[in-house]
Amino acid sequence: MRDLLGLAERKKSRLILALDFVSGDPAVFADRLLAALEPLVVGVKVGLPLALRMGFRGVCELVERYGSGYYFLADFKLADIPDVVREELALLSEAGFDGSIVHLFPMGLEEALSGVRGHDVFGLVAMSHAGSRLLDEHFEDLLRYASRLGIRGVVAPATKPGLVARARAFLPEDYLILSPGVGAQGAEPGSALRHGATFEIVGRSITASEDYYGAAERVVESQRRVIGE
Ligand code: FNU
Repeated sequence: MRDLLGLAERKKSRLILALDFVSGDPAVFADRLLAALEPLVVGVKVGLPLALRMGFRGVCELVERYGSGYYFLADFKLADIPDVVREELALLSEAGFDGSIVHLFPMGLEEALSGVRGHDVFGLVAMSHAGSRLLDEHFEDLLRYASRLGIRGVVAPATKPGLVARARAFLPEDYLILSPGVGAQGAEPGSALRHGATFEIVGRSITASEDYYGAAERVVESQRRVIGE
């Protein structure tokens, strides 16, 4: 399993790239981005839209080809009965992913999550879009649950910086906070880090840009101003 914080230190970056939307052939598109962005991007978050376009075998090939330079995170937002979640995590780990994002609202996941070896679990405690009322109303509950689970960290929205700050204040120190919502959804690069996030997840503002290297560079430069590097 790749060392997420080690890679972040080495690259002086807190950028996780979200791959969902592609233009043209998905394998060619992903290949072009990952070949170019390795100096700037720490992790690659594979979303279901990409997996559906490429096919799961294509995703596995990508993980294999670029595994030495990136931490690979599966964002399939798992939400099922514990036995099924356990199997999903085992298969994603076997496919080469270093970590997965899971929904915590099904609860009862203690055994399913503790049984996974060598694969990080990140629990969702709130979502970045405006309408996520039901989940956000249970933010404190989900945080408490996440902190009891002994997982690697949580996903908390950069678009709601108050929640990121509350997550940081509440969670054990070694929990990582991954924050989506930077760029296309409106949060400024570096803003979630300032509120206590460990990484910022950025998708379309980089992947849809003609100058994706420049776009990623601007994100990382903003982040470096916050983390002092
Ligand atoms: P971009 N994502 C999100 N909000 O946006 N996993 C959440 O609350 C959440 C996520 C993911 O907007 C989303 O699936 F829990 O193009 C997408 O892959 O920068 C990415 O973060 C944001 O992409």
